[in-house]
Amino acid sequence: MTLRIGVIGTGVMGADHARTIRRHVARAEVAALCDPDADRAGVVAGEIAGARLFSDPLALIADPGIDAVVVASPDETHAECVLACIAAGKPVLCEKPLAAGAADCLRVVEAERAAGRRLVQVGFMRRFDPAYNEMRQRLASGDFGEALMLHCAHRNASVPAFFRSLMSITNAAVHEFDIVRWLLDAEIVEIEVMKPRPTRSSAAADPLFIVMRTDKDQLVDVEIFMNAGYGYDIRTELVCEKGTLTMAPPVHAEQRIGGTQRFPFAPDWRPRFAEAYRRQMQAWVDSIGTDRPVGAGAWDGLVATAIAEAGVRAFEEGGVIKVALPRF
Ligand code: ISE
Repeated sequence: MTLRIGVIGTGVMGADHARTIRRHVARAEVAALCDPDADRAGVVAGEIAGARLFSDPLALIADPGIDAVVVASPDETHAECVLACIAAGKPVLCEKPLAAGAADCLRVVEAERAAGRRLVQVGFMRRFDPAYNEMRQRLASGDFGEALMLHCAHRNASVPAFFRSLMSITNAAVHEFDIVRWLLDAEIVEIEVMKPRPTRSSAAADPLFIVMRTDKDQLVDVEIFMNAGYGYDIRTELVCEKGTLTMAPPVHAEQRIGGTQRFPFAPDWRPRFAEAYRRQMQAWVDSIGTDRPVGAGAWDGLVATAIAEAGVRAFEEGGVIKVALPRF
């Protein structure tokens, strides 16, 4: 049976998810698209035969012709859409962050618990990225000993106008918060955010330097640089007792020309994580109707946003802030 997916939001990620489903995902189709901007939705719909257009996300979610939903609308609309999916009993893959704040994430966690089954997956697609998976498997092999420190860098060439200053923590660094927990199988317990000299390419506080401690006493540093200029670059180095694991640049053809050796960087994250997005979507589709959920769940979404909130406090107040999580 083909899963009929409705995609909410046809901006950069919504359009990308719709194309991924159409081109690469088996047993699923894009049955509907939703965007208040009809022109924008129309462009994507033009590539997907048979996709119906909606302007109201709640109408798409309620439609009997939709089996499952992808939420890729602006961050502050996520919680309402995901709660409506849970109420309708429809599986939902929600782009990160799960909600704009931890309180809204908690509403989602509680609603899903009340529904009694897993319905929510959060789009932390790095969990499906081959490079991160290899690092995690090698760590699990025990050959490297225990993980002690993790160095991460998250650089964007530039960010769009709607990207407000602290979205570097709430929208971009949340990827790091999630992948650190997943890679180290540990919880982040405290966070400090330092502000180096800012770049003149942005009015925002950019870059930021984040230091975190896990409940296994490991230290993690993350450079977040939203206007690095040269391209999209994600770097990760895991320092263990007996060796290190460094993520290699994902290149298929290294260039040697004009007396130099080089490889290109993509302008944004989509080429870098294309394979992760494909695997995430197929795994989500395949998991629906089974009792084997995959990827990050609502609780993971809550934890990442709670760490981001602690990070925003650390940015504003200075010093080390403890991460507070609700107890059940
Ligand atoms: C962007 O919003 C994303 O979602 C990307 O995954 C992230 O790497 C990037 O830094 C963000 O700007």
